[in-house]
Amino acid sequence: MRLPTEDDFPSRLRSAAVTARVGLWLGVCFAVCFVTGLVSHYAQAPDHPVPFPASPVWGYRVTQGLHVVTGTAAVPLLLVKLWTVYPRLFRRPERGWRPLVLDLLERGSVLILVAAAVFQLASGLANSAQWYPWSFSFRTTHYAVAWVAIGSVLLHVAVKLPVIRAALGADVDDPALDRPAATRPGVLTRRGLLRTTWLAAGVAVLATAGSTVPLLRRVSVLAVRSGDGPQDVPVNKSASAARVTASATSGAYRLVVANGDRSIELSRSDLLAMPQSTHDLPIACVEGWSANGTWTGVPVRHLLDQVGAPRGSDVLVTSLQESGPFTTTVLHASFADDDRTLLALALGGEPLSLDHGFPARVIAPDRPGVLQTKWVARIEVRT
Ligand SMILES: Nc1nc2c(c(=O)[nH]1)N[C@H]1C(S)=C(S)[C@@H](COP(=O)(O)O)O[C@H]1N2
Ligand SMILES: [Mo]
Repeated sequence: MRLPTEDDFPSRLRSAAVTARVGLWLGVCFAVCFVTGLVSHYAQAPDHPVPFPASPVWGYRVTQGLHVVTGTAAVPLLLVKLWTVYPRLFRRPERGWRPLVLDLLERGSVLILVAAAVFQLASGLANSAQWYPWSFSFRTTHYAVAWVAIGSVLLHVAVKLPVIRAALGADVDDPALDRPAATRPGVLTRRGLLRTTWLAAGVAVLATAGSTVPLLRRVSVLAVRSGDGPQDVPVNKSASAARVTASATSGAYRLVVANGDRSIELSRSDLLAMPQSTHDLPIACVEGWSANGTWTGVPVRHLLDQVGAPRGSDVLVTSLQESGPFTTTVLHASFADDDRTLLALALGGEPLSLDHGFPARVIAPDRPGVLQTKWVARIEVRT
């Protein structure tokens, strides 16, 4: 079998004029994804040298929504971009050592770029579909590869800048930058291909954005979870999946609040007898869906006052759930001291349902859903 050469790909559509235009939007998506990803990673870090802001309450909902939406839009953009440049894989380097080395370097950097980009989009998509076909830690790996991806994007843009500028400065039908063999008209015009690409990206956005934007719910086929679930809020992990049904419904349930060797135990009725606050706060899952709820419960700060915990204390929250990555979470002082941060006992004016964290769950403003611990057993000052 003979390897194809560049000349075996005669379509006019595979042109730098198309690549650069799709690449521009792909770059925008990657940039937004990267920055919002950094925000999310920081929000989930165990230590916050600079406090994560508790306002606006919808901040994380917006940044994480953007993260998932731009990541999804990048999928069709990346596919079209790869399709337009694919023939270049089969080009023959010029003779001589220098061109060969340069050629290998370029291929190597593009290989890293493509591998990192595909990994980021595929792992992110799988994660938002709650499918975890890997054994590594998603967050650490997705974060590490993000740096590889953004670094190789920057390098790639720098290397290609002359071509990008020439392509974007000329008409999309201008053949000046085309490979000599790329002369055959495609099934679509270049403008037609670009319009189809924008449409595909738009459909990808609509299909996922519905999990964040209520008006779009009806058109969102990929957003299955939004609006389902008791009390009009989706459920991420049910009580039975977390194996807490018995302990959460037991009459022996007591919340422990501790500060060093000072601690108190409170039943759900003790908690209900304390001063209650009500706040509208969203649950914003890192996987992209989010939903607003009206939560009522005891301000966490009030509980900490009962054991003499000073302001500025970071707090450890432990769930009744015995295994899984979210059984213990850190509630940083910037949240613990905010009077909107609740140990919620009710949602939408009704007692919290078992799946939303009965008897009591944490809900704080502007925070990743993954840290809004359900079925809380213990709140203690972190030392
Ligand atoms: N104990 C415990 N708390 C948890 C989880 C969990 O698996 N176990 N999942 C978290 C995640 S990922 C999200 S998005 C929210 C969802 O809350 P909800 O199911 O009430 O909507 O709960 C968080 N609290
Ligand atoms: Mo989540």
